[in-house]
Amino acid sequence: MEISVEQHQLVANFFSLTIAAMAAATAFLWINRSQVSDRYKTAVTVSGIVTFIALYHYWRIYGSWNEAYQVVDGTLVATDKPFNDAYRYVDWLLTVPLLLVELILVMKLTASDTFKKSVRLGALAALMIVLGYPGEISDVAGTRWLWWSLSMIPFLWIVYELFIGLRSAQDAQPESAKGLIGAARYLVIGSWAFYPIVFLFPMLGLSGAAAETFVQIGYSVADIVAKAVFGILIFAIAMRKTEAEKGTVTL
Ligand code: RET
Repeated sequence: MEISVEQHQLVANFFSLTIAAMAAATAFLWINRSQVSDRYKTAVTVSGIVTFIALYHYWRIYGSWNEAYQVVDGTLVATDKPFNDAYRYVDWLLTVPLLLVELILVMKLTASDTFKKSVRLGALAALMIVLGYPGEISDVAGTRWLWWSLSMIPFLWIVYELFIGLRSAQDAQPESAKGLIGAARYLVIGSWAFYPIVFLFPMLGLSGAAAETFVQIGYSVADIVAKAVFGILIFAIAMRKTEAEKGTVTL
């Protein structure tokens, strides 16, 4: 795989942008946490923890990307330290179950249903990520397709449960928060669907270097939307509900 200096820098710039976005979202969520009423504080705290975990991992990813290549006589050559894709998968292993908990909290089910759903969807999410990893680190199209298909089974299950669960939760919300919950629902489905598509880039006829560039940029953009933008949306929902409960809705 002959990645060019420009492709390498483009990816590094996206990693840097992602670090800035995660840092800004973490600061925003934690500083503004005190503005929402007590019952929504956990959801806002968890949103900030998700972006904080991602901030750490993108720092590592950025470092690993820069260490994996060096410029020799104007061309980029791989060093003896290969780029470590595992940071991304460990990040997902931690943050995807947390994001699911955030969503389940928003659904406001009974305590026992909340627990059961969190455990079930959390386990399915872990399975989805573990099944995706052997495909991610392989260059063989057949191997990638095999693990992609296996990982799609828990993926479709989770997405279906969220789509249905969030629709019934939306019906039970105060009028002022309904629109935002609906937006959160589509943001989740849309951003999650992006990951298995990005994974397919190398199998759709792109050259090795172009595919790697697209995959890294694709996952970075998806992570900004699924974690930082989504976290801010959760905060906005919590604010609306706090205001609705105080009876001072002005929006
Ligand atoms: C993989 C492997 C190929 C098949 C599928 C995948 C799904 C990944 C998803 C990741 C979601 C990550 C989120 C992170 C934000 O915090 C692992 C790429 C289905 C859905 C939401």
